[in-house]
Amino acid sequence: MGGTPVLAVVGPLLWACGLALQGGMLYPRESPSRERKELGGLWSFRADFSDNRRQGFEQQWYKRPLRELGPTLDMPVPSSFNDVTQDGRLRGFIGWVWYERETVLPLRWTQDLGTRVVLRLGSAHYYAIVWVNGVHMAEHEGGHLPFEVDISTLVQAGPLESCRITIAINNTLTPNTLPPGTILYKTDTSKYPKGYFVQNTNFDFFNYAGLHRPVLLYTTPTTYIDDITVTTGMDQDTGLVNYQISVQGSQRFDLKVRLLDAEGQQVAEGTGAQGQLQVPRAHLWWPYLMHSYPAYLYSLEVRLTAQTAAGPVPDVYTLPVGIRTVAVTESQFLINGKPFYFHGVNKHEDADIRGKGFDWSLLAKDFNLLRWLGANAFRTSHYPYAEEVMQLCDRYGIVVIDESPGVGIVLPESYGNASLHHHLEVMEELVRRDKNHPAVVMWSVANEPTSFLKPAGYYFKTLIAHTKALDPSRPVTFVTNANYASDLGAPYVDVICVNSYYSWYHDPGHLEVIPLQLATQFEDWYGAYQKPIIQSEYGAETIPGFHQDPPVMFTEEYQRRLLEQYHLVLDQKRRQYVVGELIWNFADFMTDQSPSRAVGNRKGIFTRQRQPKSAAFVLRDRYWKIANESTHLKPQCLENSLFVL
Ligand code: BDP
Repeated sequence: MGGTPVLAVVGPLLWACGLALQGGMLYPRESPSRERKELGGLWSFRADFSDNRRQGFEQQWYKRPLRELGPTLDMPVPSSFNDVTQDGRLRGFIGWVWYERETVLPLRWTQDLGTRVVLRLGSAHYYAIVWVNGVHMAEHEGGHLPFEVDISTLVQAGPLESCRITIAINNTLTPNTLPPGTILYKTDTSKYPKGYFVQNTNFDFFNYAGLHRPVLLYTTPTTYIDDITVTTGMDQDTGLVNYQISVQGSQRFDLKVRLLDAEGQQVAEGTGAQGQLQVPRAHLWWPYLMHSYPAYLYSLEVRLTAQTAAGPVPDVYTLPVGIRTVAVTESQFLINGKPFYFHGVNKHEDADIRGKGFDWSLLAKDFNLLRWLGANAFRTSHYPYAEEVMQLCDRYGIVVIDESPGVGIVLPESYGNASLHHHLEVMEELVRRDKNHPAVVMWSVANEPTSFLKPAGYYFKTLIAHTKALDPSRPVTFVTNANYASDLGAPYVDVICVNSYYSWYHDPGHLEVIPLQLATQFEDWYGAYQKPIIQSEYGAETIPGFHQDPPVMFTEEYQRRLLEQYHLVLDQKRRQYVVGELIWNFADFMTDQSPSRAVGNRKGIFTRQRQPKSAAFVLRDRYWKIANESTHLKPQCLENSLFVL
């Protein structure tokens, strides 16, 4: 670690391991053969404030209970640690923090050698090392995707009083992490104390850190269903469900699958590790507001029977399945063969106190707001969201553009092999986790990289090709900024996503220039590539309660007017090749401190506490109007189909 106490968090071991991930990452669900034990609640916590941030390793804080080695705090999990205490040093802390939790396992888990016990972390931002009872068990890079480790051997080795889980997490970002960042050492001792450093990033959200998503233990039998991949299609009105199942633990097993409809009635069945189920008169998975019965989900019940010396041992896993197709033409985005227009938002995982911590109340509120708004889609700007979010999108028919944490890639060093290798690995982890969600209709590999830098051409060509190979069933995009006149990624994507901030960052205060500039933007991009375009960001900073008419920047009137000017052009172009509009942003969110941010980014149409600014009502009227115009219901259903505000 030498002279870079904070930076050297990512060992070369990760670059060395080849691509192609080992094993699946099925969401842990209870079943007759599987149990779950949640580890949410208060954990013991300590930030390592030592100069080199290495004291925890030097003193082996994982060997003994954390409380025996110094003071600890109670830290909620899931949550970011930054905003929970009154300690300003912890809010901006950079380096290693330590979490610890003791738990008692059911006797059967530790004594039955036919049980596999797995520790699973939904996300630990950014780099995590895991020990159980002082034994090193796992490491993971990347703050937005789950990882897990089989701890059976350890917990079944002998009598076990309790199980102590220690997790060290480092939030340092380097030019090779995703998102990237740099540590800047301030060496002028007339201005800064000795050893002073800051974390610089090129993205516009606060680098919250900690155990952001649920941590849990779950069990499976030792021969178990490891992964399921489902793709769907249609032949006339027959739904096609192609499945592929991978099993670990033994070669001696039988597999049976059954597809159940929403009432629990079996509609198809099959055997073996792969096959196609045919569903006559299938109910399709339709987006919210595109059909009177949106988001229809079947259940794929996979039943494994392992032949063991002690007799047959079952494992059962049930996966929700939506039957739908996605396709892209030169000017349209088609879901189930019908033109789909994205009218939605960009979000962040962000809230008071919790930071990026997962929270059911917040989740329920956000989905209620989306439905109130008449939004049918969002982009997971600028990183993968919690699995529970994706599940609700499936359930409610909210279409998702699923984005990687490839945001703020601006340095030439971030286009080297190490970065590319990691980015490819993250895309693999993302596709592995989210491939079965019908709501996910497109992958986004990055947001606003400086793709005009020379090595970016090779980088994005490789990245996009790799993502398409991982999942040929979905289109791929990457989000660009209208300012980037030439874009080396655009030739390879299926859909062009463009962000622009006319009359905000450009010609501030001049709302009148929007129609011309936006029309030119669309015509230029369509002229160059002949691909469907999504206006993937536009918006204005707004402090709720600021009013002025004629409108001036930062007032509610200005935000409304800016949106309306954009809508004039969107209404023309959506009849041609523009296939969507996503407002920046759903809600206000925290950023680094800067003279241009008044306690975070205020471009939300809702406040950070999820209360509407007046622009929310403009958007609501618009989205419901568009929904009513573009419904694809069969004529006989139309009478009672019109969606009501
Ligand atoms: C866009 C970025 C987004 C920012 C936004 C803004 O993609 O992350 O938050 O600008 O400045 O270019 O509000």
